[in-house]
Amino acid sequence: MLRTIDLRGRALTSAELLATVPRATAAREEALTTAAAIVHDVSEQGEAALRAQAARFDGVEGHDIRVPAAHLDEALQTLDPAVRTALEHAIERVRTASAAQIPAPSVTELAPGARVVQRWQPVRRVGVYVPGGKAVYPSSVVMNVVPAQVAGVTEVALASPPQRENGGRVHPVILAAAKLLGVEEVYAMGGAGAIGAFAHGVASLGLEPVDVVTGPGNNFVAAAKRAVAGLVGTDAEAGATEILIVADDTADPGLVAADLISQAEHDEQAAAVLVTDSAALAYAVAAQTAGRAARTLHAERVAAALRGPQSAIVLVDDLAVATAFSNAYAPEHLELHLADPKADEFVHAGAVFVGADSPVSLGDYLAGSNHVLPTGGQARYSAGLSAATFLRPQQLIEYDRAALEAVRDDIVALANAEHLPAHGEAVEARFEPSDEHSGRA
Ligand code: HSO
Ligand code: ZN
Repeated sequence: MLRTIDLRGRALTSAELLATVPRATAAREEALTTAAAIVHDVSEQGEAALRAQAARFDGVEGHDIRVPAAHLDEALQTLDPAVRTALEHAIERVRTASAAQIPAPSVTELAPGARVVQRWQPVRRVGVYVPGGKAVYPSSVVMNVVPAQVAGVTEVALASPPQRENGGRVHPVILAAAKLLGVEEVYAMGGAGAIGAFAHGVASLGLEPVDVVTGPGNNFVAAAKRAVAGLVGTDAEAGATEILIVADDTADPGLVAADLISQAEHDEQAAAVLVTDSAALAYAVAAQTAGRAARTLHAERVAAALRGPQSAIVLVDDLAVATAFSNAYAPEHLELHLADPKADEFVHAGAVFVGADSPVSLGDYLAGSNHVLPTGGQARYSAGLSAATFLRPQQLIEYDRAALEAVRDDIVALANAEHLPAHGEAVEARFEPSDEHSGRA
């Protein structure tokens, strides 16, 4: 079911390499128009628009949009103890890894009495979106909320779609995960409307606008985040999952196949790509994937993802080409199954999983790393969620009089060159005779 693309003996540029494995096309342009209209409706009509959207998209009416505290309590009380323990372990690991991501303030002495300090300030209020479509992701509650809390965000609100099969409530495991993390402000609202509600606020629900919206979601959620950019901060787009595995002849084909299938399980649009210099491994992985894919619970979805043009086994001459391919593709998840994994050379990937015992499934739940990662090649310029997503560097400038005087002439020269003499005059004023000002010697 996984096609093989044989690139051996062909000298291709990175762009040509990349063209051999097309990415799933996200219909972003169309989605943007729809999402912008939905966001606009929420900004104009507030709760009424959210209710109309819930009826239309979720088949739910008359539900509590603001989740009552009692529902959160009930969800945590009825949570399977094994799931609760697993969530607690995940929270602990993500908390530890996120805490290490907070940069120390830097103090730079540029000259005696001339200091520039850079300190990291958390944003105040965050809206986290947790999807509730083909699968429910309590793990994503952890991955969004924990780094925000660790960064020092004081208000975290959470939204997830109301589910018809749950009487219009948010999925109970999502509610339980929120409660476990102390998130009490939860809304049953989904899709682009939820993003609009976070960005604009909804007075009748007591929902105040947030400063940053994060979280994965479908095309419409991603498009809505683009529509509200500028009004609020947003994280990188986390769309259909991608796994790219670079492997040599030392790799275990059964494990490679299992990992490709694990991410294909998410979505028909998920991409599963193996790049290898070993024809024997390619052959073995193709066989193992077919066998395993037929036996897995979501066999149809997996088969659709693996048969899609976005998935393939790519045979290359050597690992240098494999590395070039991976860097050009910039996958969300990269696994290295190599005798000598030179992880430093793989510079563009949302997260890099090194060695056969570090599968993506580990990172999805318990590694301590974050699973909200850039897809669609955005790993070339953006990063996965971390404490840094919720922090802004802010500079403090502290010069004394002598330090200012040392750069006085340069400031005046540049101000005059820009025809902005009042800029220079503001500095000169500090050095004029004291009777022209009050209080300075
Ligand atoms: N692999 C997904 C995250 C996830 N997997 C959540 C299972 N649950 C995107 O990184
Ligand atoms: Zn996953």
